[in-house]
Amino acid sequence: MNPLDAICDVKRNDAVCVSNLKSAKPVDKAVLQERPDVKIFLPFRFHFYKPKDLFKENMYKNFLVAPGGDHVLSLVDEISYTAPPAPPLSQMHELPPELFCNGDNRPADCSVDCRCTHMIDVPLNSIVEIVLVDEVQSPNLSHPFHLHGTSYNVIGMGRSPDKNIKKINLKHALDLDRKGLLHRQYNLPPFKDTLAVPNNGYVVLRLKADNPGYWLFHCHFIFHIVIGMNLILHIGTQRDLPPVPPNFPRCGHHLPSITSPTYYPIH
Ligand SMILES: [Cu+2]
Repeated sequence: MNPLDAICDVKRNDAVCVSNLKSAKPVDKAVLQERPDVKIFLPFRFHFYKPKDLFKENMYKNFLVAPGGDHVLSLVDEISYTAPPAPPLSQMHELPPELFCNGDNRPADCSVDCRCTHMIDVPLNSIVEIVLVDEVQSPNLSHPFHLHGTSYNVIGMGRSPDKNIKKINLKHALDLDRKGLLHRQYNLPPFKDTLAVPNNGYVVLRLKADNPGYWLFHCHFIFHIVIGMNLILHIGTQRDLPPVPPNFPRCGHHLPSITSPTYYPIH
């Protein structure tokens, strides 16, 4: 299952791509409409720090040290996810809006290691298409992306059909999409909630956003989670959620924030 070479558009006997499977249960016709209501391209990659950029006075950036010695941060759509100090589901009204960001709305001071709570809003009941593009391109490394709260249909996966393209990136994936060259098949695409994005390739997912809430969408490698390979898919609005029960437990910062001491009140 899921060959690392990501060759999924030709018949082969040695492996099965998830995109070749057929769903045993019917797929909502709306999910298969030609144009989704919302289309989101999410390239993801690593950022490699130079140690001199990390080890400065009063600097406490998180990163992982890979076996080869690289100091690594992860970026999804050029953003490294930072967890908010309290759960949006029950305490959204207390969280400063400037914590949140996405590709269309980056903090003004964002640099090469842009850090914020990556959140993408989609309307309730909209048909959403997500295209994940592997810009990490470490040989033999496929990132398993998992969505909480709802399953999605796997419409397509593969690598660039252009043999001159050695490394896929967002620009090239957008170009393929414009030309109708991203692999898509609409005949009973399988339901999944975790899917390995082929190394140096892409996947096309569709879902009906009918479960309101704040759902984490993330690579399932723990090391990648802690360096930011996550985002929140925010389905619907606060009005679509049931009220927070009275006396529901609360949480927040247990220490004043290093970067912004007034950032969150301690209760
Ligand atoms: Cu990963």
